[in-house]
Amino acid sequence: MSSEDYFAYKGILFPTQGINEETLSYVENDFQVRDDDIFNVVYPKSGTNWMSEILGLIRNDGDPSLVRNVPVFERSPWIETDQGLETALKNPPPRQISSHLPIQLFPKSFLCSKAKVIYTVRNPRDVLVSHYYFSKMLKVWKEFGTLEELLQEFLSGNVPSGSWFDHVKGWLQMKDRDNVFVMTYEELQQDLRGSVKRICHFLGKELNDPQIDSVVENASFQKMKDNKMSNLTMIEEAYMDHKKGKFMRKGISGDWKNHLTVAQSELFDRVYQENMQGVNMTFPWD
Ligand code: PPS
Repeated sequence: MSSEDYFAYKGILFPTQGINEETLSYVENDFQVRDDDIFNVVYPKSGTNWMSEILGLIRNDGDPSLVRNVPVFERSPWIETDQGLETALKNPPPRQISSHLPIQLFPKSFLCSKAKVIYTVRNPRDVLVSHYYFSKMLKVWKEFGTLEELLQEFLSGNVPSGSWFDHVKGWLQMKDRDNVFVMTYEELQQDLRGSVKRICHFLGKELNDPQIDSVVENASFQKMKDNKMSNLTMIEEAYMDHKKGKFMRKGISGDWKNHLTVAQSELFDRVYQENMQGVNMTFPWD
């Protein structure tokens, strides 16, 4: 696979398979957001499927039957893909919808709706490492021989969904709206129970203690790794080479320390500082 397999839509790269310009334009300009929609918005490799699982469990009062029986791409369709859009349009309300879109390509109708967005951010160094391994198995992503090669592309934003920095800065501009909630992958790691409670509060959903316990238990890395409906082993070989890795890879914070050299880490820090100047938020990795 080569970089020609990506196409640019309004300056942002997307894989050529499963996503096309018409769908992106429809999603941006014509998709009608409903007030009861719940959007799971995440830069790739930052915890999309984890949040899908958490939201699916919360909606079902902690009962795991939904997440154990319905594939993640049906219960929380990825709206900018052709298939995901079709599913989102036919799912009954209240809908749960996932997206990797930067704010400028997100459905315009969201801006005048009461729909809720949960935006999850992860340490970009761990996003980079997760991307590197995933690109070996996901056939629609460009594969990189070395982490160094991906590092250059990642820092320049030459990757699907564009620059991590622009994506995060764009969505953070929305963070003071009542219907937008920002969460980090690291907070989920450090305190899943507390995070679930905060998400419930944001959604206006009251769960009792045993229900929250069940959300926490069933959204654990091990439970999701064993859940065929969530671990992406159901994705056909045409898209994913399951012999080359596992979607549920490590599920930890700080794996970048095992992969980046001192020079790479210094370069990352420099580009990070340059790009994140003036961002009014402290992240767990800062
Ligand atoms: S994708 O392909 O962009 O939708 O990937 P995404 O779901 O955003 O992120 C995949 C990474 O999230 C990890 N993950 C989890 N970590 C901890 N606990 C749970 N339950 C969990 N579920 C998914 C997954 O392992 C990927 O991270 P890495 O670092 O590659 O392991």
